[in-house]
Amino acid sequence: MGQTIAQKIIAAHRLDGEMTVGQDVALRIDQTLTQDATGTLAYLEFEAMGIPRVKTELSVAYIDHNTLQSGFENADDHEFIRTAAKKYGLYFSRPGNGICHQVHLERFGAPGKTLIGSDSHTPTCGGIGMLAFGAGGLDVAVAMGGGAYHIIMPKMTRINLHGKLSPWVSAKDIILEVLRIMSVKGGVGKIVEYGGEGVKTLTVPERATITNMGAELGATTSVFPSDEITKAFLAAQGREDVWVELKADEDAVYDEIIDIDLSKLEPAAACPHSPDNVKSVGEIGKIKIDQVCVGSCTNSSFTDMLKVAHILKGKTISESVSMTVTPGSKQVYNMLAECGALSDMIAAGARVLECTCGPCIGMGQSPKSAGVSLRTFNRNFTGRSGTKDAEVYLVSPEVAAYSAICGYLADPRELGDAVEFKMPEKFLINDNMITKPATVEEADSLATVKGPNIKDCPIGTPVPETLECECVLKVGDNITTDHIMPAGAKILPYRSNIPFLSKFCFAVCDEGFPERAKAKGQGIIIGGSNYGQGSSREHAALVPLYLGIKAVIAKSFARIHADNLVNAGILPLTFENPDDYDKLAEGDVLSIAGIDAGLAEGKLTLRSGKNEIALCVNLSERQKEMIKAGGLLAATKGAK
Ligand code: MIC
Ligand code: SF4
Repeated sequence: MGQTIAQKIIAAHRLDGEMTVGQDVALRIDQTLTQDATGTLAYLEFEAMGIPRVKTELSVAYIDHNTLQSGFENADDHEFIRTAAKKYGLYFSRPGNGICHQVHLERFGAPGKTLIGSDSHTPTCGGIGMLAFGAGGLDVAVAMGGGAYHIIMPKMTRINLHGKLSPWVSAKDIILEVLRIMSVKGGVGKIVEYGGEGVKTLTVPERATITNMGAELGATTSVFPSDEITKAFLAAQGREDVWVELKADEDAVYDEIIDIDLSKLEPAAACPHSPDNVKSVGEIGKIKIDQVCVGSCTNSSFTDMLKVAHILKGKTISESVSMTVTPGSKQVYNMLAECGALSDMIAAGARVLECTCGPCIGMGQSPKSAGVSLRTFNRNFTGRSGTKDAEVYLVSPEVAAYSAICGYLADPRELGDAVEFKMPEKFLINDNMITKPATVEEADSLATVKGPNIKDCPIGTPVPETLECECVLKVGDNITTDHIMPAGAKILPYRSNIPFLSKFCFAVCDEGFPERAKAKGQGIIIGGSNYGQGSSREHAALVPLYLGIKAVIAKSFARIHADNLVNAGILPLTFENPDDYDKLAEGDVLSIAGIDAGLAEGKLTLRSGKNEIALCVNLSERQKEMIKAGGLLAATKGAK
């Protein structure tokens, strides 16, 4: 039987386990990446493992998230990561060099290789034919140490792209259509592969916009074939040597096939507050807007920026709109400066920011009260922009730029004839902001530098035989890690200070939660479906651990968060019958007995008053052992 692209890469990297859907498969990881908001913990964890040097082919530490230095904290974290990278054998992408996913695609990604990153948008490199996964920091630390990365063998979804996009319709509109069809949980347990003749009409940066937002589908990852277009991109980056061809076999079998006719797509937007709340711009109508932000790892390539500059050229941004533009990397920024496009954006009144995540993670540029913001980003969860009552719409760069001039949500097809924005034959290559690691000989004498903001990471304790505690919080469906552990300019500097962060846990849902949980000493959280979607931040598990959370019982979990809970030593359990969710309330005293035997059997019973509720343990044998030990760090330490 033929294989899909993903199956080929998995087969070539499989260390253990059967490639049967639902089975645990251990993979060899070729490359890793971290960013600064998750990197500090990952390097503290790597250090705790006591391994002297990374064992991957390539590992890169990026600084791109926490760049608003309004106190010493972020700068201290940067210094820790810089010194850790130097000592432990990693490349270090300095602040100012760009967003990790954009830079990795440009300078390091390679078809056929595996990559894990402590950021949920790591699948961006699927645009170049890599099998790239978002993971918790601890999983990345283990992979850096040469350990395997475990996935549950996913189902295979094939999306066939037919035809060609109409003028002013964008790659963003393709992934918004996929989100409309599949929803934010439609990709759970699946790898999404793109195929069909429409693929040939898309450049690598366009493909990367699509794989990037595969994270919003909840997919394990997304991948495009590696073809002549991939080769041309790599050649333009001076890296043609890493190209290999990669395609699915003719007789590859997929569990699901979706067909999309590109010529029928229209400019679209994901409406507040979910990336799958997609409507066409026409359907939404000419709503008045207050802010437009272009950038993020989804839409900050050179061609995306050229489109924006072309639309803004000779115009002025509407009086009531504030527009920001964030190029994705130093390469993009530099090229925009050289070709004059930057000048067109500045002249139109765009507020050009340094090439980082910036407004995407609430690092500045929060909209006004109840403001309407159009963003080319990938997430529009409540409060993520830093303004609780803002209304964020996710759109393409074309919709963003044209709307910025109009002052309302506008359809860029009104701009008339198509303009061709070609990918350059040669990108500007200057890796002077990527620092090389020390040699093995030099590394010995180096030390990492830790500022006062870096605090110890909590470690889980072995799960008891009987768990008896209160339901300290009950939440609904699609709870994101932005709800569990919010980000934003005020909180992000404390990513390496779990006690401080804990004060903001679930602040969007219930400000009293941290105090209540802490006072109880231990507790259980009840969640709906797709609990923990979004970011890979392991803080969303470590902070609840710090607050005494022992188990989360939900209708279903998002993949990375479930892994992070297990790594932290918190039991993720699901309802056998999702309707039982309705039988539980905050304050109920819950009890789960016979945990050891229940784990082995895969079934546990929850007692709450007169109710007996059947729970499922969806954990691999490896994960069960980890939970018994109190999480991955506890297990690793115990093994030493
Ligand atoms: C995000 O987009 O939410 C982030 C910030 O990049 C996160 C990582 C983090 O929380 O640090 C992600 O996507 O994993
Ligand atoms: Fe950065 Fe936003 Fe991309 Fe996350 S989604 S990596 S915050 S640009």
